[in-house]
Amino acid sequence: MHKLFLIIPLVLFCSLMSCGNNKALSQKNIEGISIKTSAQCGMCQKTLEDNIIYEKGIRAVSLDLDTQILTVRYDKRKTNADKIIAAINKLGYDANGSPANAEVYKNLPDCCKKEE
Ligand SMILES: [Cu+2]
Repeated sequence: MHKLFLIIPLVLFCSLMSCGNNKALSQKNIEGISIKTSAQCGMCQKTLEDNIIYEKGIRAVSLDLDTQILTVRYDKRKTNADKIIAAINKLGYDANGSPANAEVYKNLPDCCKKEE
């Protein structure tokens, strides 16, 4: 009898734990990264957020204009920091010290250019 009282909560506990583990598994490959960009205004924010979200493996993107930090959540099986930084450079923005594509930067609206 006493054994049964022990086993029932144990079984319940185990099934609860494995449930939690499945969730942990699907989150396991998601990484977060903060990237310093050269974004200047709301237009830059829209360009970055609207484009980076469609890059392969990206789950979430948001830019803080005050700090120019782009926060990205991504699936590390599908992409990596270098690829994300390259994608930002291709849009005409510096990312963590990696310079923007000069051609694209040249064609950005004036409000999006860095103050010299
Ligand atoms: Cu801008």
